[in-house]
Amino acid sequence: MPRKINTPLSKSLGTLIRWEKDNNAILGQTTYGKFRVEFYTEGIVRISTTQAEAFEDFSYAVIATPAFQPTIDELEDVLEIKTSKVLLRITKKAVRFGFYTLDNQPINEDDSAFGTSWNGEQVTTYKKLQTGERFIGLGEKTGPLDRKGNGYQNWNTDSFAYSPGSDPLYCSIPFYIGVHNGLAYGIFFDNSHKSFFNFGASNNRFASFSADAGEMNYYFMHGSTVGEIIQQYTHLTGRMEMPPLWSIGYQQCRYSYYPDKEVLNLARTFREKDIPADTIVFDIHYMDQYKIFTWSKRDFSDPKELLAQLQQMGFHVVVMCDPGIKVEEGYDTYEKGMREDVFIKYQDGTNYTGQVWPGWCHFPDFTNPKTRLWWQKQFNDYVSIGVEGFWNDMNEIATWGQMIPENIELDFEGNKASMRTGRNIYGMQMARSTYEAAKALLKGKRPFNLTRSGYAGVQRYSAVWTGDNVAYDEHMLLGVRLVNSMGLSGIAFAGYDVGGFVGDANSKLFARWISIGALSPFFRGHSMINSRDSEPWAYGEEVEQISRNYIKFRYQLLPYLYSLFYDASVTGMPVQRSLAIDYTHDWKIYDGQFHNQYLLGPSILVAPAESTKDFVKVYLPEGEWYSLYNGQKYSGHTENVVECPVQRLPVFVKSGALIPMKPVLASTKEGNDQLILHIYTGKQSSSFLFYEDDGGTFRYQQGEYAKRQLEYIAHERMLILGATEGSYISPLRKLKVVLHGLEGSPAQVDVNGSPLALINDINQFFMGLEKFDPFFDPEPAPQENVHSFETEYLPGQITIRW
Ligand code: NBV
Repeated sequence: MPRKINTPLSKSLGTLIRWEKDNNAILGQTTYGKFRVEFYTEGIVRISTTQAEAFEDFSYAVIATPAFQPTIDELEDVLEIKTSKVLLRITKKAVRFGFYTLDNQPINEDDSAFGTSWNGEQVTTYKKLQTGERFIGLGEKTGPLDRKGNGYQNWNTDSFAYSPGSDPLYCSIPFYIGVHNGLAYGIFFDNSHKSFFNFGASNNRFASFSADAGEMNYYFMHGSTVGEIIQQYTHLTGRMEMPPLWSIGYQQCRYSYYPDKEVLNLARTFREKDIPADTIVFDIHYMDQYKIFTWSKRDFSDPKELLAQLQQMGFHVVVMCDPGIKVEEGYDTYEKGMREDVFIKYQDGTNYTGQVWPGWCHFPDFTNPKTRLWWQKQFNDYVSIGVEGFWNDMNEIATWGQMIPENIELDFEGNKASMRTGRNIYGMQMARSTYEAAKALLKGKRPFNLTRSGYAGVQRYSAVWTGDNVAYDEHMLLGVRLVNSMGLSGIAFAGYDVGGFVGDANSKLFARWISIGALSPFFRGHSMINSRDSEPWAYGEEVEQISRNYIKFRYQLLPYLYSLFYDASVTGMPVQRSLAIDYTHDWKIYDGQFHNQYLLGPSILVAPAESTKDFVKVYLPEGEWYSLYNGQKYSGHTENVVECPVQRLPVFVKSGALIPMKPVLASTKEGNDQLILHIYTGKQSSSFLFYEDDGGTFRYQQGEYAKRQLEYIAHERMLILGATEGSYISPLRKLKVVLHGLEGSPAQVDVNGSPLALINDINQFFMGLEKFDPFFDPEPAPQENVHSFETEYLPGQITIRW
């Protein structure tokens, strides 16, 4: 019987008809389509499959090119390609792709029946579920760390007040990491259409990824660690540039601070209350009727003067940037935009009009180089008065009705594409336009750029925050997981609204949130219009004290943090690290009880706990750990019930940790010449790359930095500060070394051959956190095994023995 309906059934690639080698690529023709295999490195393989005449060769995400010549072995039923990292097998009878270790263990294999299939325009690749397989990553996605059993959709969405189960949110990063049998691999599905990931949801057979249209175009990568896979993924999609140092200090925001007097008052209060901060963020009320590039005459009559005063107090300014340009004769930006024809359009050539804050608006086509240049010109007015930071909001695109028509067309660098292809990348292209504009205009100074919406590769242009979160405990922990997940997916500079955007936090919740935020990459307090005041001092004296304490702690940690950002810019390694990065095959870390835990850098383990809890169970993975608060030692592979009163966020330091710090400052602007290097002695040797530069220009890209390897050699009781590399002259002159966990109280150390007295220094227990708060019970007495000494900071090698 012939079928009487027109909907197609799923159909897979079919069998191999012929294949050839074309430069570095392997091209194959099958019964129902064709494929192309390319090696970007020995560990990164791109597989493209299509039913169209030609392969698509356009990506906003990928900046790498294929760079490895594979050799192919043709056997009777299979093509085999072996590199030093991976073995790829392509079966001929039904064309399926399988990746194996060199000793033939399966890493990732197509489902033997489905492989890559088309269901109408929708294209899907089905991968066999491996025993015990877990799935992590996928960027800004709610849900557990281990995504097994769950399904997700990528379709950038303005998700006001989302819940811990909402999907999709604002950002699409179609990249995940699979873990099983001691192995790990990554898959990046570079297709910007609406896409779906199924990690064994509603089935026990496969994990799959599919898109509503376009090509099956994915990159498989394999490395021995998750860190290596993140490095491979960011080799493909790029890494962040160094952020300006001030942007990793504390940023204060609300929707919105106005008028100018209130802003000045806010800035002054930080200084008067001795709470460090670097940035004041201006939300939409600075504008005249929400029109971007204008200032409200009533509330901000002299923005230049205001910014000068803020600058004098050591503050930087970030301004809100919305993509909606009000349709209004006489509004300069609108008129110029019309003249230069920069807006997104329907097929008949009329500009799309949608409603958002300012009323009916047109929206710039950021996928058009001409529009990006026009956008740049608009930013002159901000930059000329001293704005150095930009905040890209509503770029999903959010409009009233939340249903951007899908027949709108985008330029796509001259390739033309509809919103079906373009929606998921619009936000990233806005962030890119803003970053490029700011960079061009700031003439050598680093801009700070923040975006809500994004796609894979957005890390090259912007930090990302998790949008409109809500003020309750579960949401606070969700934010931590979102940042952990973004870190696994290439976005090292991420954060959440501390205190919760929607709704009112209570004192305990705010205190807990700001302590966790102080140990996250992007640290900003923010809250919604008509919500209660939410500055560090708005919740009473106790919370003010806790906030000051943790913000000061962050400022002391800046040398460590800044070095982590450098690492992110070079390797893609996130600042906030899910435990899945370093302890991938320890199944405990995926347990829902522990999956919010993370490491700040390699050595500081943070165990976020609800504000309502007095005790929390913490899992300490392999190694030895010290409590930050009393130096108590814990062995690894243990579950520990620890106290978590609101003034003490559970934090542990890994044995072997090397943590460069500095004395506390009011803002990053204040200079200082002392490095305080904490070392947590123990059985484990370790190393840490300590990095400095001028904190604000791009000269580091020409070698103007000072970096040195710090090395702890456990069995020799020795610490080496390697010779400094680079042409930046460090302002450091004094070195204080703090040795934690020293047994037997030695009286002296040997510094470059000369003896120096070692003092017992229990003041250093808390690494600069306030030790005894008048409001709280005293801590359990620290063990007396912290010692320190001071010496000269020299750029050449310093060898210390004890
Ligand atoms: O510009 C106002 C807000 C902003 O404060 C928030 O952080 C963004 O996520 N913006 C959304 C627009 C409207 C929110 C209701």
